[in-house]
This record gives sequence, structure tokens and C-alpha cells, in this order.
Amino acid sequence: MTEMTETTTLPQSRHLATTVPGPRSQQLHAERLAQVSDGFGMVLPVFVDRADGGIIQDVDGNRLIDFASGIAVTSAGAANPRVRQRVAAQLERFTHTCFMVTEYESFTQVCRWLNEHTPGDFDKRTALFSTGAEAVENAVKIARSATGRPNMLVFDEAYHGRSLLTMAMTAKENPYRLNFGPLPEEIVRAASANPLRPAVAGDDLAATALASVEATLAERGAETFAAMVIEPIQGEGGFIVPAPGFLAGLRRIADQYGIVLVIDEIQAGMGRTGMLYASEHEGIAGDITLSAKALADGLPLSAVTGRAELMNAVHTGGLGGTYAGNPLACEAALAVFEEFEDGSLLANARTIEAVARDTLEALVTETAIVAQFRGRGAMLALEFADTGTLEPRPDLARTISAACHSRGVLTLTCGTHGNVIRLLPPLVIEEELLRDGLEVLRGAVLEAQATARTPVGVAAAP
Ligand code: PLZ
Repeated sequence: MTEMTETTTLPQSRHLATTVPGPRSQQLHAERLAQVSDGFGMVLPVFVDRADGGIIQDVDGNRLIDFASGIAVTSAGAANPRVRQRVAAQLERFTHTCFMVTEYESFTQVCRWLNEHTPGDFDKRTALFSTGAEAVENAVKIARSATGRPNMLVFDEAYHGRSLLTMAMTAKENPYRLNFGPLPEEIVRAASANPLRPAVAGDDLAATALASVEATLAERGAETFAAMVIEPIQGEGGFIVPAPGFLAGLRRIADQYGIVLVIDEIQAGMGRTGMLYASEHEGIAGDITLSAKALADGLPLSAVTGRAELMNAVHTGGLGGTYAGNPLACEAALAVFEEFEDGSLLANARTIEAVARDTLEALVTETAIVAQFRGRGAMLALEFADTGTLEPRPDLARTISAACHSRGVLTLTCGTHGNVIRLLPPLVIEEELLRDGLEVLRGAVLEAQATARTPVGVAAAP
């Protein structure tokens, strides 16, 4: 894996100077509560001073191991030298002109790279925006415009954003949709193919889930659907890798009914899973592929890349946005593309999987609380449940995550039931640091198993 170079700005080791959060963070957090809307949650009330490689250094001098990457964003590191250099150079030239007013070349260059590197051997065009939700919304606009059809098919456990349309496409009510309705109506949800918790019973999970999708389409009229939108690995929903063959089946169904297949690679794409795009693991290509998050290593940039005839079906002036494809963000993306050139980031993602498997997979058999270790590349998760009944144990995910935090390892949870701990380390994390963080997590799981043992099927108090 990546050796520490002279360009790494922080020591790549875990260090606890105070309790976590420390006194300075607590002070700043109190001020935050007085100023910031309570609508924003937070995983860990720690204030960041610097971040680089696999380390987040807080204002109390603690160095935390970063298993979050700002939710799969800073894959190339939060202070990547190439990104810093390109963005700094752009900052000297201009910060913004608005691409809809006057043009700049970096926008086109980002689009060219995405046209060449997203799955699918066909003529493509790309449109750039700022956030993931915006990319999803624009994919919907494009698919409707190109097909003249109103409906969208989305899936159980899906996450597509927090804007009005994308929260309607998102499955989980609390916190994403609660009290925010009425929601747009042209969103229809179908069963996904969750191997641990299948919505429809059957020996061949992909086949039964696909039959259910067909039934859902038939009910509303398949010819009324503009698009089906799916994450190749469901992220916020629980790092669910669909049963093999499910995505390929959706590809067939989309072709059969002339429905645009939109692959939301916002979390799983840009190398996270060990391939540039996660749909490559299943050998499929969306008609439209969405990129964001790690695309620009922390600067806000998102992209809709798709078949030229779809992308160009929209009337001129129909797409855009003041900040769409901001020049600083485009330069950051070009730096990220350079980082991908030698193949080391993808190799790192695969090494991260191997190391994590080595440390964590045995917990499934060693304990009665880990139902699954799953994921691909550096997008990995442990699902906590009573292994006999599969009763979800969000209480354990919370306790174990909190134990990791207090020991200097930043973990995130996810999942419909909140019972999944997910790992999203930067792809540039050093192996020793990675192993240290994983051992902390493993220790916390074993501790929880030893101390919180409740009769199988009986949930502990939250
Ligand atoms: N599609 C697959 O994962 C963002 C959400 C964090 P934005 N996921 C992190 C939170 O709680 O708000 C995401 C995603 C997938 C779309 C999005 C939306 O991307 O950049 O947050 O709008």
C-alpha cells in the first residue's frame, strides 16, 4: 500500500491526547448548538483541525483513524498533494465564471474522462453539477425528457439524497422523509435482492426479486416508466451487495421495456470497490451512470454520464445551475483522474478488503452478534443481529461504534435498522494504520459480545 511520503502532512498513527471529544471540541460544540440548526445530526462531536492520509487530527491534538472519508469522499486523501496543487493554481486564475455564461476547458476535460471511463461502450455525453442529489434529479429530468414517460422505479433500502425528489426516491422514512411531505408521486418502489434479508422468498434470490420487479412494473404499466434507478451496492441502506445476477436482470428488463437504467454510483463509484465503477463487478453498464463524492476528493462536484442520444434529448438551456461544474472542483477531479493513472488506488482498495477480511470475517463465526461481513474493496460492513433470529441489533452497532470513537477510530453506522457498521477508509490509508483501526473495531465487537450477551432474540435497551 501507499508508503508515507514527504507530502503527507500528518503523522500516520493513532494518538489520544485527551478523551474524545476533548475539552476544546466540547467548547466548540456548545457554540455550534447555539448557532446551527438542530436539523443537522452529527456522528461524533469532534472538531477537525487537519486531515490527511488515514488520519483526522482534532483541535485537542487527538489523531483519529479515518474509517469514514467524509462518507466516501476523500478517497485520495483529505489533503492530497495533486488536488491541493491544481486547486491552488486555479484559485490564482479565477474561482467562478458560471459555465452557462462563459466556458472553461477543465469542465470539458472532466466530461471527456467520464465519457471514456464510465461503463458502456457507446457514444456518451456528460453534464456536471455540484451534489449527488442534483445528479440524481438531473438523471430523472433527462430520462423523462428522452422517453416522455413520468414514472421512476426505485428499490427497497435505496438512498438517493435529501432534496424533495430524491428523498422521495430514498426508502428510509426516519430521518430522511419524516414530516417533509407531501412527496412527488411518480416514484414506485420495487423489491431489491438483499441476500441476508430477502423481501421475497425463493431459492434463487435474483430470479425471485426480478419476478417481483416485473410484477411491480406490470401493475403500473411498464410503458409508463422513464427510468429505474439503483445503487450497485446500496450505501446508506446498509452496504448491501445485491444477489449476483440481479443487476444484469434489471439491465435485461430495462432493455425489454425501453426504460432508462440509471446506476447511482455516487457512493460506490470512483474506485471505492476496487473497480472504477461498482457496476463493472456485475459486468453491466447503465444507460446513465452517476458520479459524485470521491470524484473531486472533497470539492463539490457531481456528474451525469450517459448515452449521447439521451443526454442530448434535453432542450438547450434545460440543464444547468450557477455552480454546476465549478472550476475549482473540476481541477480537483482532474487531479483525482491523475491519481488513478498508475492503478495503485484500485489496488489499495482490494488490499483494504483483504486486510479487513483477514481481521473481521471470523467475527461471524466467533460471535453470536455479527450476522454478516460484506462489501467490496474499501466499502465494507459488519451487520449486527442475533444470529439465530436475525433480529437487528442497532444497540450493538451504536455501542461498538461509540467504543471505537472513544479509542480514536472514526466508524460510521448505516442500514435501514441502523444495525450496520460500515468502513470507508481513504484508499491511501497505510496498511499499519488500517490494521490498528481494524483491531480496535474487532476488540470492541468481542467486548460487546462478552458483556452485552442477552438471550438470543431479546433486544437490549437502546
Ligand atoms: N446517492 C448512493 O450515497 C449520499 C448521505 C449523507 P449528496 N450519501 C451520503 C447524508 O445523510 O446526507 C448519496 C449516496 C447515493 C446519492 C447521494 C446524495 O449525494 O451529495 O449528499 O446530495
